[in-house]
Amino acid sequence: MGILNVTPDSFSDGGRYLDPEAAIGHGLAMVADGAAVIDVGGESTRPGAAPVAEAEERRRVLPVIEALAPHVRVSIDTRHASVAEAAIGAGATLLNDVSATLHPVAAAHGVGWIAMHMRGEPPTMQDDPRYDDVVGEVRGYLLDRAEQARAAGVGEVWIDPGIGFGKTAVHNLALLRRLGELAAAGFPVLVGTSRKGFLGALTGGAPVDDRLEASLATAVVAAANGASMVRAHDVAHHVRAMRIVGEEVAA
Ligand code: HH2
Repeated sequence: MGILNVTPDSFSDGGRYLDPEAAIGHGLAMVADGAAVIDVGGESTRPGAAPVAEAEERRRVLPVIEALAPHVRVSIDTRHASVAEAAIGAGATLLNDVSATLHPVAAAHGVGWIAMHMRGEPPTMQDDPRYDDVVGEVRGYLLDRAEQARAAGVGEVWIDPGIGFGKTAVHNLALLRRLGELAAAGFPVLVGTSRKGFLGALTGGAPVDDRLEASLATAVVAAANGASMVRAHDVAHHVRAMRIVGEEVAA
């Protein structure tokens, strides 16, 4: 899943693809690099991000989705039902829902749905997040949401532990190491670690544009532990790494 943030303030690619032509060009480049899905977002959810008016979010994402949808599967990364509905009208067939509340929209329109776990809200979620058992709590929450969505008629339901969303580096690593416990529940698992802050912390302060090896290492751990898809900025590198995990390695 290639990341396409049509925003001025995303933590990694903010401002680079706010212009629709630049966004479409980058989306098509990620398709050429092997992306199976392009995840289009018009609101940053990085820690501390300011919310965006829904009309502005729609204005950012709709022309980009319309242009990409004939070429590749498009997901819409939003927390807002009105944006999700407009995006589906423009051609998106997967709803990437970091709020894990929009399954009725997916059910009504017959599209896939990704439930992501988040503790708190982006402005404050990284202020001292605590869990007794992070893997058990995230798993319980996601399975509850996923089963609700399935019962409501959503045919394609994904779960995502929400790396970095109200979690410390220790929480993120526990979720990656024990991802098999999520995957065993029977819903396909999506994981997004690409360039995230905990990778900087774990690599002695590497800046956001110097986290490729750390992103790949965590994507490989996720895939080896049962993830069916990883969400990434550097698509060509991740596609190659995923091919290695997918191959049986013979001595
Ligand atoms: N991470 C981000 C945004 N959306 N969706 C899912 N399902 N899983 C994730 O881990 C995830 C997500 C945050 O990263 P990014 O889009 O690169 O930055 P920003 O939120 O600043 O736009």
